[in-house]
Amino acid sequence: SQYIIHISVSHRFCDTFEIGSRLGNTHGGLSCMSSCGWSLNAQSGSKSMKRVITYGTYDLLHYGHLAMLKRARALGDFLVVALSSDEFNAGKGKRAYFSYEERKAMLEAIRYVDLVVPELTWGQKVEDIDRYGIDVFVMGDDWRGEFDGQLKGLCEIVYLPRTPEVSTARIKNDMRLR
Ligand code: C2G
Repeated sequence: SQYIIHISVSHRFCDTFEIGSRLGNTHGGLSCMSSCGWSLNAQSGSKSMKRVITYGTYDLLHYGHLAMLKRARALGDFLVVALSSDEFNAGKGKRAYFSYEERKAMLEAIRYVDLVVPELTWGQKVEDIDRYGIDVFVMGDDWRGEFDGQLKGLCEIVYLPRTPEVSTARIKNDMRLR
């Protein structure tokens, strides 16, 4: 008799990679054949993964940011964070305490985040939806309605409640008072 074992491995950057393996009892050997290919990260555009994107400065990373990222990631299988560059922040009248590279490194260490890309302009969102094969756009509800005009019909638009009591500005202010 022959035993057929199917091992299906899914990794956060890939869809599923299945190895159909057949244990032949004649030679005791193990012959493996891959029964399907696999697609790598967001750029491959394979639609079996639900892709989410969110935008922000994420300076002085705090638990309000984490709550946002955790809920955003839970809306799909792959989360892209478009991180405001230092130059873009200047346009927002913000000067982040940590540089873009420092903020990017911190975000990439978070289990909910799969890919960090730069946010350079207000208008790049439409292009990003296409470039990263995005299904869901998510922002905190302090932005409610801001992006519906440009994104309506391109993807699902979700505004999630902010964590009210914490903010980067408040942390800076409280630290000044100590
Ligand atoms: N956030 C939150 N709770 C907080 C603070 C922030 O849920 N206490 C959310 C915000 O609503 C936003 C994300 O965390 O969705 C990032 O917040 P910021 O870094 O303040 O981002 P912002 O400066 O609002 O930039 O193009 C959009 C802009 O880049 C958003």
